[in-house]
Amino acid sequence: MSDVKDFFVPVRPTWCVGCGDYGIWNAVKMALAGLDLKPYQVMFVSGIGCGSKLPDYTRANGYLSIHGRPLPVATGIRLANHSLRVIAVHGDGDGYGIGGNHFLHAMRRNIDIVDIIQDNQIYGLTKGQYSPTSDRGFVTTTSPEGAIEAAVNPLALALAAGATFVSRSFAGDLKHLADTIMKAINHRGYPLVDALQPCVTFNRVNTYDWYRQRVYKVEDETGYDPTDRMKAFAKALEWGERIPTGVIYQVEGKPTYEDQVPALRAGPLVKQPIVSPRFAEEFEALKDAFV
Ligand SMILES: Cc1ncc(C[n+]2csc(CCOP(=O)(O)OP(=O)(O)O)c2C)c(N)n1
Ligand code: SF4
Repeated sequence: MSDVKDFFVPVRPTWCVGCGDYGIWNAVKMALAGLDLKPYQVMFVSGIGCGSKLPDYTRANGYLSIHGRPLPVATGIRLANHSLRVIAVHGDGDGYGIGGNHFLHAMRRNIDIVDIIQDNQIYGLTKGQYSPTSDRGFVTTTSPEGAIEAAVNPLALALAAGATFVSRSFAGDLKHLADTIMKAINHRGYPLVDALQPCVTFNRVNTYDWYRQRVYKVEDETGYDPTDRMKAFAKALEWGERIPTGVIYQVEGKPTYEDQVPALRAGPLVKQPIVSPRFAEEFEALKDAFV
């Protein structure tokens, strides 16, 4: 059996004391150990942001890409090697802002990677500007009179874009977050985990207490059916006094992107010859001419 300690590296995170990123980091390790995954089987891909430093602090394969671009990098890695459990982990600015385009297309492709968004409703690393999920009226250095834009609703967006697994959890509830991440990893296709996480330094509104007073688990509601897309839409639209967490929507059995790419019929790219036998002669001629 794997153990949380298997994912330990002797590097101390630079996150502020009390940051929700610690909760997400611990929950991710609990989920990996809970599923008996080994560090060599896991590939983290992050962007740029406070939370995106997670691969640096975790023993596994890791790739810190650029701001907003972890999903295309994760997609490429997954297409090259299906035996890796590829986990994208990045902030709400990274995933829903600059990377919003990739977010939409990963969902409609149903690529079999896991996407964990560290959603603190602010840009942490760059010192507290409002983010795509900041609530209207949120005061920051870039919105001194309050944000005038409506916040992105990631769950509703995911449902509309065809995501096959849509979930939310909270960094202050480690067990629930770890369970949700485990379900996401077990899902075949693209799962979104919107992980609510306080930024204790720059977001003094959406604190641990603020979330605790609002979050509830759909799993505790009698008769909630996560396969009902229209009900899931109604849940996704709830935000404010009550915030639903848990698996909001899940449908199994939809083909993944990699199931359908003709070039992958012969298996993942790492298992295929670098040059197709059809082009071997041409390749040799080119090599002779140029190398
Ligand atoms: C292309 C590009 N644009 C902007 C930046 C500056 N930048 C770095 S991190 C960041 C936002 C961080 O916020 P978020 O993604 O929510 O992560 P957090 O720090 O809150 O974890 C920005 C705007 C950058 N590094 N690269
Ligand atoms: S600035 Fe905010 S998000 Fe970044 S480490 Fe500190 S508390 Fe966490």
